[in-house]
Amino acid sequence: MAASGSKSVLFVCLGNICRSPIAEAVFRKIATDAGVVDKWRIDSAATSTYEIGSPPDHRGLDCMKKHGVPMSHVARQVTSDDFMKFDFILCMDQSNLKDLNDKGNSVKNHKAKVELLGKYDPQKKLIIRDPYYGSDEDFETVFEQCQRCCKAFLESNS
Ligand code: 6LJ
Repeated sequence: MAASGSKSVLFVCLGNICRSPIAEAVFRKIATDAGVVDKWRIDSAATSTYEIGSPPDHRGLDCMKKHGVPMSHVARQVTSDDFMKFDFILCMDQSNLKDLNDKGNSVKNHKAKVELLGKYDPQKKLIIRDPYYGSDEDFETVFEQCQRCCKAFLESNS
């Protein structure tokens, strides 16, 4: 979790060990390089309980190391509080979106705008696929999609 600020974003995927910690780390790096990281609260979480307490997948860690992007996270599940605290909850696929909307519907004082991160992709790849049963190349694709989307998302909120 980064320093708190006036804007906030929570990245979400199924297990919070592959896609969402990559998106979180990429967004933090882009915001740091742009000199605006202190204006943001940045975090990530899972729709499921599968990997609560786990570090990011080693294939994702390797990929991020290769690109010089620091990543350190412990997986946690999305809470009702998240829908009240965060301005944006950005997720990866339609299944995440359904799970989040189901969970968010019962939250009073719901503030978060729940969207697909891929909505921000200038190359229009809407879905960021689960690389859990995939290859190193699939993690690279996740990284590239997160890079394009997070850059565009930050620009749309500056
Ligand atoms: C309940 C039954 C599922 C996945 C993942 C998949 C599977 C994951 C995972 C992403 C991040 C007890 C837990 C599915 C972390 C773990 C293995 C199964 C977990 C699934 C379907 C298609 C593609 C990928 N499920 N863990 N157990 N993604």
